[in-house]
Amino acid sequence: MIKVHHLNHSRSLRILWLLEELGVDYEVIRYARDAKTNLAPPELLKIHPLGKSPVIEIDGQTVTESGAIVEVLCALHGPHMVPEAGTPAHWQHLELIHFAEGSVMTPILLNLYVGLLGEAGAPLHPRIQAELKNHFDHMERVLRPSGHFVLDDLSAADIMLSFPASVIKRLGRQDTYPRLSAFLEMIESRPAYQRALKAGGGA
Ligand SMILES: N[C@@H](CCC(=O)N[C@@H](CS)C(=O)NCC(=O)O)C(=O)O
Repeated sequence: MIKVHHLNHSRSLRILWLLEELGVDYEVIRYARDAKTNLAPPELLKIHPLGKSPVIEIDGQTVTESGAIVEVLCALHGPHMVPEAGTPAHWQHLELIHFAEGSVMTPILLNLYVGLLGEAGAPLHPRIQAELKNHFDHMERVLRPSGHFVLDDLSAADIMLSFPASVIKRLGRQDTYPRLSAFLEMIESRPAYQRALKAGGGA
């Protein structure tokens, strides 16, 4: 049985959602963020030295990094969620899987942390806002008329990009990004996503 170490309000919801879409049995171990710091509790350090979520345990091995976890789960249980290897759609899919953690999360996290500095962070705001716009504009542009990022059905790239897309809503920028807003509505309407939310304790 696959174990998922899930932190509330975090990227690990993507893993629960993927498992629900794949119809794979799994066990969720829930962790709550510290009410003051919003950080993960120290119990997660016992699972992996980084102390972050998501983490899965599968066949006696611990795997971290959302992108890697998604690839492992799709290889084992969901080849239909990844375009055929060696095709241009596959290369684009790979690019977006990496973009989701390796690129767009940088301005998102900078915005969050530098925002905590108040006025002291002001010199950095124009660059951070420009980079947020750059990355969100790219996502809006790449999203296909079908409402998916690659080909015309749900893929692992849609699952990975659901987290950065959700930040658009948190920042109140839905009007600027109508395609991404429709993408978020599509996600929320999926029964598997709703089951994942429930499995994660509502977040
Ligand atoms: N690149 C990693 C990021 C993992 C990560 O930073 N997770 C956040 C949740 S969104 C976390 O555990 N934060 C709690 C903390 O840093 O204390 C992945 O995609 O899995």
